[in-house]
Amino acid sequence: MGRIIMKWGGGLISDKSSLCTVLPLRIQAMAKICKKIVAMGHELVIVHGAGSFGHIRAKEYRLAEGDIQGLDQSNAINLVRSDMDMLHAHVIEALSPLVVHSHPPRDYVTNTGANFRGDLERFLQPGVHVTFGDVVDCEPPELFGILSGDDLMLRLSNELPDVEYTIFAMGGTPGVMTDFGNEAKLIPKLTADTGFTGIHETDIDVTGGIFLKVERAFEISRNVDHVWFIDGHHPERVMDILQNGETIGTRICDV
Ligand code: IP8
Repeated sequence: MGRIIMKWGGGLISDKSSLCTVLPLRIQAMAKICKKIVAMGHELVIVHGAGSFGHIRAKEYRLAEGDIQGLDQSNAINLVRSDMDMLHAHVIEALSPLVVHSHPPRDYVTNTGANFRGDLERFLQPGVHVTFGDVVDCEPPELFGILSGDDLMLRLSNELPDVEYTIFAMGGTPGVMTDFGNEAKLIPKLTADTGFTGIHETDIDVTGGIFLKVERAFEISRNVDHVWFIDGHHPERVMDILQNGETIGTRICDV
């Protein structure tokens, strides 16, 4: 049974527009499907996003830009980290009674972006592993920054052995859409040649939104056979992928 790297989007597990508002039923539904996956014998790594536990304050205090002279950001760093711990605790609790290893990135990552430094060996111990987008330390001049869960998805998918499925579960969108607005259609298979407009909530998101996700997903698809975006409001679609190799969602293909 292969390894599965799964993202629980911040917009799926929290109400993105309302500070630190968790959506426990969404978390429980994702946890339930994860327990089935583990019972099937798969290795599992979960990366969760930040949603309103990270992006709102990070935006206000410009944490993604690193240290800014004249702006006191230290309280905000601590606050975002403790808010992320709260969201993370909900995720860990929902996964009980599985054996879960928690990996806050501030403990093992330096620098942000796809080339962050961090030892990923810790994800190889038996059991389920959970990590998340976080405020991490950076080399000067930044001193700190925001590491997106999508960069963790990239590195974990491409560097851990035997990864067969990388699945991005998002909140309330069936996959990658052609466009935004009412006319938008689901793109069932996305290759580098498919055009899409997408929407990046720059007013909320301090990381790259759907564009970063899709870019990372393409990089992952060079190494991993099944790379998918699905609607996390329908967690059973994860099972469709594992059992039938297809579902309602967007499959990202290298060619
Ligand atoms: O939601 C962002 O992680 P993402 C992390 O996975 C913070 O992009 C703290 C805003």
